[in-house]
Amino acid sequence: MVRKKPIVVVTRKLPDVVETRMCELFDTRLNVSDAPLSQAELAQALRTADVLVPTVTDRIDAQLIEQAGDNLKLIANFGNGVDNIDVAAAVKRGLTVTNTPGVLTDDTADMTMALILAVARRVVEGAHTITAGEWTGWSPTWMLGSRIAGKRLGIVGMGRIGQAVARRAKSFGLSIHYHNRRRVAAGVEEALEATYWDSLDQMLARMDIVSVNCPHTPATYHLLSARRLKLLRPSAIVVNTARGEIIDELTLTKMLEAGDIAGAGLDVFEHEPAVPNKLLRLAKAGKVTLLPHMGSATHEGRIDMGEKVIVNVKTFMDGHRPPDRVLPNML
Ligand code: 8YV
Repeated sequence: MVRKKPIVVVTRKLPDVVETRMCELFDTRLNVSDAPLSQAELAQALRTADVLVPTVTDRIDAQLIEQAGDNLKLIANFGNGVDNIDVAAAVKRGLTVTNTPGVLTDDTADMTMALILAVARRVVEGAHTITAGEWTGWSPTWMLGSRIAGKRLGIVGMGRIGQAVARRAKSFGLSIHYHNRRRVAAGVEEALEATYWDSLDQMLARMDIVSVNCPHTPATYHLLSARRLKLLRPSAIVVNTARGEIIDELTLTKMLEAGDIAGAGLDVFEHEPAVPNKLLRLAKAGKVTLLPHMGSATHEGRIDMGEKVIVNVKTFMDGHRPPDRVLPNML
C-alpha cells in the first residue's frame, strides 16, 4: 500500500530549492504570491493541513489552535523564535512544535556587529550625505563617531547568538559582559574573557553598548523596561536583533529624543512591520539605524532554515521525535 503523503501548508514563499524538495517529499501547498495570510486564511490552513509551516509573520494563538482540524499534528516553524506560536496551547492540543535553531546564529551575530558599527561610526548617515549630494569634501572634525575598541559591550542573553556576538566583538577589541538566566560554562567565559553580571540592572548602568540577544518569552517581554532603560549611561548605544517586544520601544524612543542615550540600532520592532514615526524621524536625524528585520536574511541561512524544516517534518512523519522539538518548559 502506498502511504499518503502528508499535507504540508507553507504560509510564505520559501527559497526555490526548499520548495522543490518539499514538493518532492510531501503534498505541499505553497504560497507563491508570498502575501501574508489573514487569521481567517490561517484558520483554514490549520483545518486542511497535517503540518503547518508558519513564519514570524503568522500569529498562531490559542484561539486559532482551537480551530485546527483533527489531521493537524505538527507546526514546523520556519524560524528560530517561536513567540509567534502559543506553544503551550499547541502542546495541550497534542501538537508537536519545532523550530530552526543554530543555522541563523552567524548571520544574526554579523548583523548585530553591523548595527553596532553603523551606529557608533555613523555609517548610514555618512553614506546618505553622498547619495544626497551633500558631501563637500573631507574635514578633520566632520562626521566623527565613537571608537568601539576598548568599549564595554553588555550582551543580554548569552545563548548561541549572544556567544557568536561576543566572539566577533572580542576581536573588535570590545570587552565582553553578559547577563543570562544561567551563567555559561567556565570554559566559554574564559575563551571570551567575559564578565557575568547576575544583576541586569547593574550591568546596564555600566555598559557603553548593550546588545539584546535573548528570545522573546513572557519572561523577557519589556525586559528592558522604562526603569531599566533609565539606568543606561547617556553615552550608551542599544542594539536589538532579537525581538522588538524585549525593549519598551516607546520609552527608548523618548530617551533617544531627549538625548538620554546616544543612539540605537534596531532590526526588530514591537509591532512589525509598523515603525513609530518618531523613530523614523530619529533615523533621519542620524540618531538611530533602523533595519527591516533582516538579521537572518542571507540566501544560505534561509536555505539552511528550510532544510531544518524538512528534516523536522520528515523525521516526525517517519514516526520519530523531530530534532528541533520545542516544549513550553524550554521557553
Ligand atoms: C526569521 C528570526 O527571519 O528565526 C527567527 O527567530 O527572527 C528571523 O531571523 C524569522 O523568524 C522567520 O520566521
